[in-house]
Amino acid sequence: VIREGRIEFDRVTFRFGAAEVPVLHHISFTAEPGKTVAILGSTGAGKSSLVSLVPRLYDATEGQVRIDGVDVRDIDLDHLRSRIGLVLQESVLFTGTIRDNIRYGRPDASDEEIEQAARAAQAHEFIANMPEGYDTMLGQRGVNLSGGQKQRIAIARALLVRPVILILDDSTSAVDLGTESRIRAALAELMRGCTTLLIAQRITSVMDADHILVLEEGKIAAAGSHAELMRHSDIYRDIYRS
Ligand code: DGT
Repeated sequence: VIREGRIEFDRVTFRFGAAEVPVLHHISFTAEPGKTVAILGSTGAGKSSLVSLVPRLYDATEGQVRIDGVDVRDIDLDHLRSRIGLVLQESVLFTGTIRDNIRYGRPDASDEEIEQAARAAQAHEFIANMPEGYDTMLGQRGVNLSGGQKQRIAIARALLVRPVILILDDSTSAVDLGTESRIRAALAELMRGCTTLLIAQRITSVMDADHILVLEEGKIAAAGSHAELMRHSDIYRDIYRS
């Protein structure tokens, strides 16, 4: 059973199917309980592939991914996935009410709990301003939300589940500054107490992380805190200056 949420990658190599070139090569790192490990890298570096091994969207080809000392392959899949919150760039909302979308992972949640999660996710205000509030339909025949609004619904959903492990993609692409700061506040609330793997393309998103992995072509090119990397890593300093 997942209790603390310590994540260990132990010499993990990963290939898609029979592909010759691995997408990840000998990746080793530990994310301590409650800490944030940021994964910084350009498009195609392997960030999404790396985090996908934790909820077992894919399995490592070689090496081991462990949570609290147990190989993820030996953890009941429903249990594993119920303890991991995923807030990815393409947040998956379905046709249904806003309420149903928020309580997706916890169908038994009360209206009070749903509103509380929405408030913490900085989503309550825009929801309350809709004609039908939490009963507003999303999807094909319903309203269209902006990218930032969808993201906050996804955060509210994750808050309701209170996962032990969080996997976040914090690319807040096309949102205005006010929305961006609201999303940041919501993410900070969500990350409290969780072991977090944070996918990032920009250095400003990773500076506060406890540990940063710089991924290049599937390999860890540099690792450490922001201060350590600024002192010792040419690669990191180059990214910082660019
Ligand atoms: P992003 O999302 O554009 O920032 O890029 P990353 O860093 O998340 O990279 P990732 O893990 O999506 O892709 C790493 C490599 O793996 C890249 O060369 C594309 C390849 N790849 C990704 N998904 C698949 C897949 O489903 N099948 C195959 N064969 N290759 C894939």
